Amino acid sequence: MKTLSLPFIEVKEKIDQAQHITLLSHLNPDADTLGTSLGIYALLKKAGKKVEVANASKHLPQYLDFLPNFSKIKGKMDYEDSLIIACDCGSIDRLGFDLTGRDIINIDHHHSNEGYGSLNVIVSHFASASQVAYVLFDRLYDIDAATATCFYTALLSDTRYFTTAAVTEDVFAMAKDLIARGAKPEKIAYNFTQRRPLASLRILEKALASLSLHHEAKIATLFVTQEQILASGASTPDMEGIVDYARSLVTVEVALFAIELGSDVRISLRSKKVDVSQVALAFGGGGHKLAAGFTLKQCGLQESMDKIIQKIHTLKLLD
Ligand SMILES: [Mn+2]
Repeated sequence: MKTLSLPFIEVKEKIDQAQHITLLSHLNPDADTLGTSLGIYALLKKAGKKVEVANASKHLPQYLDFLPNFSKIKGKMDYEDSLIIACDCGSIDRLGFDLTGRDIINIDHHHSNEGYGSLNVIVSHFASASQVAYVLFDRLYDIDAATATCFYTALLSDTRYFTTAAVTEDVFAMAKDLIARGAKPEKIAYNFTQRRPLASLRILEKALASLSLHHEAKIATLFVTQEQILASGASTPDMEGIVDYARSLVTVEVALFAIELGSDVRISLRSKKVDVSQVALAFGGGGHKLAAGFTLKQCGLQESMDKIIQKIHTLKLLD
């Protein structure tokens, strides 16, 4: 792996000086944010540090319960003056806790990251936040099987099984090294892909039935209503990945999935080439070039989708 100038010494100093450390991940967590935070949790714990791991979301994705220490994730922070290590989180709001005046190490790979940390370790061309954490912590601590399992799962998920543009020789070198340290690819893949709850297929069925195409079939939209979510028993994590079905169509350049949540609408955008993070930024969200998201407050489903399609036009993304 090419040498990167990351602030190794500064990170080590901060951790050495901290009495307590809190690992945080973003709201509506995915495998990268939880895998990265749990991976760092395991290695710091092993190094004898006093650490906790927390997430402010109501629901954690249960399909990730095979990650070592998953059951240790708390809904609140108990340490009051701990050093915060934020993982895979582009903006401080998405951590969901009041962090006023806190010392924060911000570990991420989002292009749109606001740099809210006192120390920011952001490598936007990396495939996952776990890749940033891997390069950073491999120099400083011992990566054992628990950490390797977490970092590998995060990598598998954010690269969509090693298929994204960020997949490089370095990504496979990292995967190889994590396997050497005890990550079990087959077991992780099984746990990650073969244990879906029924609700996730019930809600997928509704979403697919809503498919509509726009702009010479270059834009595909899917949506689910609050009523359908309640009837299916689905929670947010069960809807992860639905937007990819819309993107997979041959003509589609941009896919949009809208989830009605009370009076708000949560939007996921995916693209094959064009930069949809521009659309997300225009609506106060963020993300990556090909995968971004945001929430529209007090906005109906149809109105939200119309607004976004309009924005894609005005930004001339498909011309
Ligand atoms: Mn990520």
